[in-house]
Amino acid sequence: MGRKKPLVIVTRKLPDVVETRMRELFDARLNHDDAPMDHAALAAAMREADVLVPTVTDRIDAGLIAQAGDNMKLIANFGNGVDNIDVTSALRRGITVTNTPGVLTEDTADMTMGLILSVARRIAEGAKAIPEGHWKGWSPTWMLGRRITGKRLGIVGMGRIGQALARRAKAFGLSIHYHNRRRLSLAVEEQLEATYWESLDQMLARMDIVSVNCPHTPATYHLLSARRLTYLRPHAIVVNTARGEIIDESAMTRMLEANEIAGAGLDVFEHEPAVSERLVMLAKKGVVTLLPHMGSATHEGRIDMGEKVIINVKTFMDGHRPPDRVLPSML
Ligand code: 8YV
Repeated sequence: MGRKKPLVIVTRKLPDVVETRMRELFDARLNHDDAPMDHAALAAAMREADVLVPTVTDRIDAGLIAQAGDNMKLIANFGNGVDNIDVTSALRRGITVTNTPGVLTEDTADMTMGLILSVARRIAEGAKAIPEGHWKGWSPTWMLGRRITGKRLGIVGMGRIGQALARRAKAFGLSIHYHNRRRLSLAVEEQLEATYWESLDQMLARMDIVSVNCPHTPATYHLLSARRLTYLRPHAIVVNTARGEIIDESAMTRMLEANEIAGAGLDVFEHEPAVSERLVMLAKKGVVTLLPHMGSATHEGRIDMGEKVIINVKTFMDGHRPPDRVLPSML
């Protein structure tokens, strides 16, 4: 007699191969039409399920965790960032939290590099010229952007994604600078030819391009505050593929409108999925490139994320410590 399969409620539609495997292993309740679950539906899932598999679009706050049923033992996030989950409340309630680190590093770093190129070389703006009928032919002075080779890139958050970005940026001829909670080992610094800045303020004042690659935690909320943003030079470009909340978006928008910084490439927004009209206006003028949170959006990445979720659930249900357990000390 096999044990009863755990009820695993998945809040969004996942790749077919992932869902097929989940159906084989678990009593999986899937979301075929991919409509985000509202608060009431999430609360019902928390009461009923053994395992919840949420995504960045589900806010699993203390209120929802308080409603968890006795069976609820694991929140296996489909995603790396866990700022959508109140991890401390979950652990207090005896609920383990896992995430999917490592498998979206390269894809997110690629997209960050793409945004740097897009803003500096006006790729998104240029890509509209032909379909919108604005191209009258080549001109020596039209559509000029900024060279990136030889410029300084300041990476805020030098974890897996920050380092993957540094490797790419080095190949593009950028000099690598970084600020991080902890300094990297000398060996890694040498390999990346990266310069450490203990003071974020001082680093910001000297960079041509700044990329945000740290997680969103209470400590990094508005890390790029209105005050800090004023250290940026007028030709600086800001890129964010991490979380919108790390930058004071309204202060940055005001600076972009006033030409106090030159441009921004944003894949994430402070009030996602809402994007301010002012940012949209700046995108229409070619000052910013706005992407709809697609940093990790590859077929391969999403399948790898799903496999990580499955391994975490299976390991946990077999009575072992899941490989990607999230602890408050990591936040
Ligand atoms: C994911 C992300 O697509 O994993 C993350 O932290 O930001 C995204 O790239 C999303 O979180 C899925 O839940």
